[in-house]
Amino acid sequence: MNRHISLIGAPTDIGAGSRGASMGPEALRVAGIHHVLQSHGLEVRDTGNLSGPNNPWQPPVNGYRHLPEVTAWNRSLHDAVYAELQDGRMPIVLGGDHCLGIGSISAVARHCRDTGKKLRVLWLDAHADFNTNTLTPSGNIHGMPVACLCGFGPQELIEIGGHVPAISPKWVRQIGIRSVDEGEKRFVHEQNIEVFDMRYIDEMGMRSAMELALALMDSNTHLHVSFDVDFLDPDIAPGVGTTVRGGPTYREAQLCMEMIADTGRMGSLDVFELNPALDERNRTAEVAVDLIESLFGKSTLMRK
Ligand code: 5AB
Ligand code: MN
Ligand code: MN
Ligand code: MN
Repeated sequence: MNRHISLIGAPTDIGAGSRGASMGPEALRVAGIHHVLQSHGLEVRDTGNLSGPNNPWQPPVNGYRHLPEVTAWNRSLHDAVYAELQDGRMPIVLGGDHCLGIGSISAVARHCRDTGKKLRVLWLDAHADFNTNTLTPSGNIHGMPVACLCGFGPQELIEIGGHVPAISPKWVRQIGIRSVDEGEKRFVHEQNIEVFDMRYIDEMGMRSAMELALALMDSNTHLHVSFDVDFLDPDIAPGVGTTVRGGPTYREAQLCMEMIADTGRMGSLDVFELNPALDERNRTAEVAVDLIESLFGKSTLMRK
């Protein structure tokens, strides 16, 4: 695994349905993300925060809220993530709402095209984020990033990484899903996205879900992890805009992260949707940092 980490703050809630995810990067810093990673022998550079348009808090136009502003933020994030990858470093994006997955993952996909790597995207979320402007019940673009990356979305968003579509639905594995809108559900099936929903995790366990989600990767695979903090059960992670009960417990989430760490293939990471305005004494940020630590190989005992 790449031991050179670059933290990139993207302080915006431009694609979300509630305000506050813009404070996510600072909350993760306050929870000690830099120090925790360093304590595992990683070399960490905090590149600071990107800047972009303020949130004008307007209603949707054409089924999209804040499309010009979402585009500006994602262009700037794309450039920052791509630059770190080109520099041989592992970007960790501190969001920010999940619309930023478009900029982050389109940059990773571009890097994989440059270097001839295969891409696997692991989407940890309560939601499938596969809406379009006709399917969306809200117009909030944080519910659309996977669709946009697969080429279903407005021109200005789908072309950010220079290649349309940025990724194939075949490269995506979704874990923890438990809230999908009606039309979105049909579209997820139609596009054959591989989903390990909470029903699957209840019946088969997190271990089986992760074994399958991480199967068929080789030394030429770049694994991108997009961690929407609402993946976690609201009992342990109340500080998000769209809580959905019945998510992974602390232990299930730890196992998920540890199994990702065991592959040694993670090349980039997003931490999105943390909303400090809805948190309790930064407890959700602390859980997120704790889980990120496991992604980088913290485990209870030495393992062979
Ligand atoms: B998140 C909903 N499907 O489209 C919509 O938190 C929620 O990035 C989207 O996963 C949640 O508005 C987006 C109802
Ligand atoms: Mn979500
Ligand atoms: Mn999401
Ligand atoms: Mn959310």
